[in-house]
Amino acid sequence: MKPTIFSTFICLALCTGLIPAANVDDVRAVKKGHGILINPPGFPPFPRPSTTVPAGATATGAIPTSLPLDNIQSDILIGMRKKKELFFFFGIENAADFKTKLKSEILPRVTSTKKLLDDDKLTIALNIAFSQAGLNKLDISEPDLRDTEFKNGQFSDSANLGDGADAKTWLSPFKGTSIHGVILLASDTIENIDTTLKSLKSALGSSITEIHSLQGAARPEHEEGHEHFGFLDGISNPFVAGFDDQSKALPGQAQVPAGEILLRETGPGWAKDGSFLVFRQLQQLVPEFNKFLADHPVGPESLTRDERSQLLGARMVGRWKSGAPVFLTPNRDDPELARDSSRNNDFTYMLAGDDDSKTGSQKRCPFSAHIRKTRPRDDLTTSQHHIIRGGTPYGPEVSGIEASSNITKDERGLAFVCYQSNIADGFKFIQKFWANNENFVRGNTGFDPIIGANLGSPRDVFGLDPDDLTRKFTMMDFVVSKGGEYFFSPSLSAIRDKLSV
Ligand code: N7H
Repeated sequence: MKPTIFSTFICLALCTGLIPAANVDDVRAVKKGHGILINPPGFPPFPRPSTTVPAGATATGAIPTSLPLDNIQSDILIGMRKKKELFFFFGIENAADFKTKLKSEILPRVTSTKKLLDDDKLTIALNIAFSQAGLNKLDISEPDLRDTEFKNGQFSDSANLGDGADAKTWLSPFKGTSIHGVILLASDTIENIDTTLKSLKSALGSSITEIHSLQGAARPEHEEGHEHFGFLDGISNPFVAGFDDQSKALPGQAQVPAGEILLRETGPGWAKDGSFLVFRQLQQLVPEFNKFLADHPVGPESLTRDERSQLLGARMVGRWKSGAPVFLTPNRDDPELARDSSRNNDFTYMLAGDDDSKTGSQKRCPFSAHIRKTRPRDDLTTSQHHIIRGGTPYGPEVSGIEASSNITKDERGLAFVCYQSNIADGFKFIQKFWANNENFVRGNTGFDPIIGANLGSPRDVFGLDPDDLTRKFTMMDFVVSKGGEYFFSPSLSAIRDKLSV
């Protein structure tokens, strides 16, 4: 690495004893940012850590939060920013033994939101969540969490989600209700995760059995922050009231009361400040997706064939791979706009003087585009059904053989995670009534081309060709559900006072 004036100064100052080592550590910590989390250009700025404010001092830099961040697990409010993340799904074998170990071995390691934000030197973050079957096993079914989807589990919802009642693409561990809980381990290295997992497993001993695990990781180098199809993912998550200073809400960001994401007043008292975690292992058929784009270029002949294929992909998602929204830059990518978090989410799908007829207002961005289906902004008069997405890509990069054959050989995809205070209003609503509904947001919209599911049958999608908005594209599933589960991510005090006693 080339020495800069700054690093040369630090080095000289250190060697000559001009500044004490502790100060240098501080400088490095600030320069390095947070070790566990990514912060690519275009993502919302990292929330500022709360600071301990000495009596009488002004609270500069502190989050004026009304949420108990030291009691809320760290994954819920932060979004899609993990460098490496392991999902460890387990069954509880011996409830009494597990409860003892939950209190003595796991609780001390559970990372709160405050800890994640404050501790620059944190090397591992641990979160834990339970399925209904897990709560039953721990004898915590009363008073219940008043969420029917959670109660019945995701397998019994597979037909509603478009995966088919037989869930034939699902992995066997997700079929049924044998998964009782999931441990999420995030770090900057897989070695840290492996070491922690090893010590957890030995501490938990025979109180649990491993049922399934999935290792996720941010993609390498300049693809960091991009999911496997190549699109920057993690730009648009709601601003949760009380988490950060209201003035930090970004233009175009949905603003939601904390009660849409966290159980505040709606659940039983013990569940306050917890959140429902929806997990889905979503395989992505990347070579097949790329082939579809290559075979169906759209847009002006003045563009190259490749640019016209990229335009189709951008219209399927609603953003270019860089993250720039097609609504703001319909014909070509604009990486500078993409990098600017004060502009890259600032649109409503409405344009003054725009023709809001059946075809007029999807000229810039199709009604079917993934981000328009999953958050219709001003297409609807009320803003609702919000989730915080916290997933991580998994699986290897596409190999040369896969790219040249256009056929997936090794599984890769998105370890999809989202948080909400009610599953039927959050994830399930978006998947079932928006993404899978051909008539949402109006007739002849078709499926969401990214996640829309038609029980495994090909899906019709309209609006993708800017020169013929009625043209029908029929496509296979490029995202295949391998299954998942509904979990509840409790507060730290709920783990201490309810789940482990
Ligand atoms: Fe999506 N993708 O790469 O195409 N998603 N998503 N998602 N998604 C978004 O805004 C993707 C999935 C939402 O506020 C972006 O962060 C992929 C599920 C919502 O404007 C990209 C998969 C559900 C938004 C992707 C997948 C959602 C959103 C744009 C699966 C819910 C915010 C970047 C493999 C049921 C919309 C960004 C807004 C954005 C992709 C899954 C929902 C690039 C590949 C299952 C609410």
